[in-house]
Amino acid sequence: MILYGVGLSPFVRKTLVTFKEKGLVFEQRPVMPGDKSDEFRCASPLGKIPGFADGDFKICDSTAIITYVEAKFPEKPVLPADPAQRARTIWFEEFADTVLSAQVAPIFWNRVVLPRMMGQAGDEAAAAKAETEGLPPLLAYLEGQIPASNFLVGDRLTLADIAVAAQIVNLMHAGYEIDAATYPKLAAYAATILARPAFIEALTAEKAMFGG
Ligand SMILES: N[C@@H](CCC(=O)N[C@@H](CS)C(=O)NCC(=O)O)C(=O)O
Repeated sequence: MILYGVGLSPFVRKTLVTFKEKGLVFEQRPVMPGDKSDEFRCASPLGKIPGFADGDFKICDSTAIITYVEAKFPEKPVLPADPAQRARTIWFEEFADTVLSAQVAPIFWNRVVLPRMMGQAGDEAAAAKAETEGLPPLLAYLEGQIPASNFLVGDRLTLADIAVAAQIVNLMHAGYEIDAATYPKLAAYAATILARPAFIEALTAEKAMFGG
């Protein structure tokens, strides 16, 4: 199996960590978004990362890729069997991939990608607006959702945790720390999820990309 994309993308990171948590054997080809190679475009026609190939089967989109591997390799599931738990897992994945990502992206793009990887000035006003206006209500929502288990759904790791933590990593890369005084449960939760070997491995490789 081949996973196309660089781990700095939260969607690639979500997929990569899921593969590692499930113990899958795969190769990562670190293509950038927009890569024009036929090999990548067969998997990802719009050029977005991640793309994926399993022999002749090719697909893109982190959710579609994870749906495929979860069905093909049901051991070490990241989607719970219980209907309500599965629905909540998909809800948190959706929350992370859409509304949370929409606030994380301007912070990461303008404070990491543009200045540190592309040698261009970032739009600090856009980053500051996301940090001070967009992000706080979303973090407050998550703060209220974390149960005593320290997993978002049930009492074990699910795709909900992987998707949310994959976004939090991009905040960390941008130097943003979750304030433990304001968000005590979320800060402790993030530290626990990001201490998992799959995240540590992914982060070590990523930091080398921008000297973080
Ligand atoms: N819903 C997609 C989103 C993928 C996505 O937007 N990836 C970004 C990188 S973080 C990308 O490739 N952007 C390039 C573009 O939009 O052309 C997924 O979950 O995989």
